[in-house]
Amino acid sequence: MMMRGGTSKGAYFLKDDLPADVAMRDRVLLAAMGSPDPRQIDGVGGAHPLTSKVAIVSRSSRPDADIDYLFAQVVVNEARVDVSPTCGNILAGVAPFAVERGLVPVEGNSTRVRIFMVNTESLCEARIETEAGGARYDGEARISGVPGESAPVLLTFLHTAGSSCGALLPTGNVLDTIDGVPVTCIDNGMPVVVIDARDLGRTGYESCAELNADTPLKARIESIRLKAGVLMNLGDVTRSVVPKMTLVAPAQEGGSICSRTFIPHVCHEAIGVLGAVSVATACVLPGSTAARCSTVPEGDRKLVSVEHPTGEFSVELETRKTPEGIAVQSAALLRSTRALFDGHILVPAKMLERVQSEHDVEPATNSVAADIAVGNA
Ligand code: NQM
Repeated sequence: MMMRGGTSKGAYFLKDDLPADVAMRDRVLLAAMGSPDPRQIDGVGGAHPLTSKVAIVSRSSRPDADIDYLFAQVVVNEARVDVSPTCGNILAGVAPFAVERGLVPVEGNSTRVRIFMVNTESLCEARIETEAGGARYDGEARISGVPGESAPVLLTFLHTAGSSCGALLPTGNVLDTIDGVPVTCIDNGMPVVVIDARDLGRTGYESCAELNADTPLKARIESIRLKAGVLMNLGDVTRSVVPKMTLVAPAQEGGSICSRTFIPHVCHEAIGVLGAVSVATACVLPGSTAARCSTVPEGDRKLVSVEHPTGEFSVELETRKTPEGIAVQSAALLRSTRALFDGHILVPAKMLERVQSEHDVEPATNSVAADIAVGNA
């Protein structure tokens, strides 16, 4: 299925419909989306990181989850599929997709689906609206960055601290200095380097187009990112899409903080879901780059509104004071989704043959892979 998930769009597959061999699976995904071509003209990707995404879904064998969700970022202009991060926007479509494919039963007007996010080995509870035998997409929920209204998808993330880097503050510090610039390196579901835009000589209110055209700024950010990757236990991140880089500034529209996020080389028109959770978490940590320019409410339950280029993203954090500092127990937020297309994606048979000879793997016995090969042979 092609689905919009939050402010992203991608292809949702049942795991069993894709080749089990990872190299062949990735070749199929690249061919399906049309990478590596900056226009993705030979595939269904939208020629942007936010529309070149894949969800791979299966029933979970874990007692605490109904569904396993593996996210794959199909890099647009490189022949590369990155499964190091998860994606909270594409996640918004996973529960409805699982219902559509009969992986979870409908519970009534509202169905709870417990999702294990394979990439980061963490859990999310999704609550979606359902009706006789299927998911409901029509509704009245609005999210910034998506026109119109749709049925709400309520996502609650549990214990996402350190999901990729091993610790909420993987460098051991709330504040580090890289290339002479103060940074907060944080991972509450997404590894993010948070920088006060003013420390890079920018306001933090620039448009995406201005930031995408700002070559000297992008070079400085990438230099910081490569060093931060090592400090955040991610190793050499030259070819990885994490950590993401977020410039922050005081809020302009009554929110808690203003943000501009690079994912990691293109400016996000909004902000990623777990990216927003990580930035919101940085806001509540005294001494961080984000705390310096944000206002957050008192109390253990905090609603943090992260402004971004096309609106704002509200995250409700459930926090707890511990001897080591503030811990975030859960993060709840609103998304929406829409099923766009349901069918078969055709991949040239020669793509599969090439993988078979290069990697000496067994010929595909998987029915859809075989269909794919036959479909366009
Ligand atoms: O941070 C963009 C998106 C994302 C990821 C990115 C996301 C998340 O908007 O959970 O949703 O950071 O590449 O889809």
